[in-house]
Amino acid sequence: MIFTLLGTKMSEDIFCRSLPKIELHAHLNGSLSEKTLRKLGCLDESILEYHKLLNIINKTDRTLDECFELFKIAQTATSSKNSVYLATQSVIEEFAQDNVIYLELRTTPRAENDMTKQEYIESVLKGIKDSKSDIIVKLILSIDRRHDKVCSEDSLDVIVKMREEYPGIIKGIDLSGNPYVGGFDECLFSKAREHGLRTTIHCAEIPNDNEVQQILNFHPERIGHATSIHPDFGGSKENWQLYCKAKIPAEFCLTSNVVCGTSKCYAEHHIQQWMKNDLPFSINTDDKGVFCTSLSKEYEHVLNNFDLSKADLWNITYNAIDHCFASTEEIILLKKKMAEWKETHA
Ligand code: 6MZ
Repeated sequence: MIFTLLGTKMSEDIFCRSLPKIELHAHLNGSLSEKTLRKLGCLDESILEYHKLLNIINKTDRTLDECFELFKIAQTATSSKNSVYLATQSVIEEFAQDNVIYLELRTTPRAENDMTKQEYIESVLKGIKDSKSDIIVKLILSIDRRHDKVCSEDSLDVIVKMREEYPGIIKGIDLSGNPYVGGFDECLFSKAREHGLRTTIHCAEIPNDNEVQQILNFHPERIGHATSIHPDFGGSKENWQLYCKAKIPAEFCLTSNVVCGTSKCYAEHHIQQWMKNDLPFSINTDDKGVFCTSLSKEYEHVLNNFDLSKADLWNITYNAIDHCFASTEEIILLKKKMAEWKETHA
């Protein structure tokens, strides 16, 4: 089939699938597809439980809390070193099949059964290193908002130690978890930064002006979701002004927001404010397993709901390369790949 970047011959879905893509916001356990869960040998019962819970996201009155119940189920599939290893490999393979050329995978180190947090991270790293797919993969380690100071500091110590051993793969630290619980610990993230870790923080997934202000003043390299910063979406004018000055690249995850009910629908997603004001952003999946999506589908939603051309979509991906935590050489390589694709498909 002949592809044309600006022509009308190519359908949206084929274009979005064919486009080389950059994924910057994907949680490992939320990304487990049903196929992977089965491969991991989840008991039939827990598969059933997973499906029962999947129904939650089809309810019109579902809550963000209910969505968080799904992660616990997905995490039961990765409670041993081998299952963490296999899960990592499967997720990478599925992203590569979707023509993702650069993936920043994030996950929360867990000590479970006879597995320590360090062993959890080592298993993910082994999954990344053994991957045969043609894709660059980096790792971001998450701190769960739910965890207390002692647990978070313990995680950071392990992360810092592991990063010293694997600086080429472990690139950053993230704050995630149920936004109704816990908060942002600036000291912890400053310490991570002092140790050379890049930072990306889930920010404003629900209205929370004080925390948003704290996070923006900390100036992480990226923020996740950024839902309630603009005043039309529940944020304060002051924080929006602060954001527009800081211009911190936002990681958008449209389906996740629509399913969790933090965005009304695709067409009313806050991404429109970023496009209107020429602010930096990328398009991502968040949890492709839990939300039954793929990066190609996310691109299609953006293409179908906003006044964009296929060339605009290419530009969005290309610009996202500048937000990633890769090395300068890798960034040059990614830009070259994108340029080559444009040349052969334009
Ligand atoms: C905040 C989220 C999230 O770390 O076990 N996570 N945190 N907002 C979201 N939007 C819906 N989606 C996922 O992957 C699952 C964990 O990622 C975080 C939650 O802490 C969840 O438990 P890992 O690989």
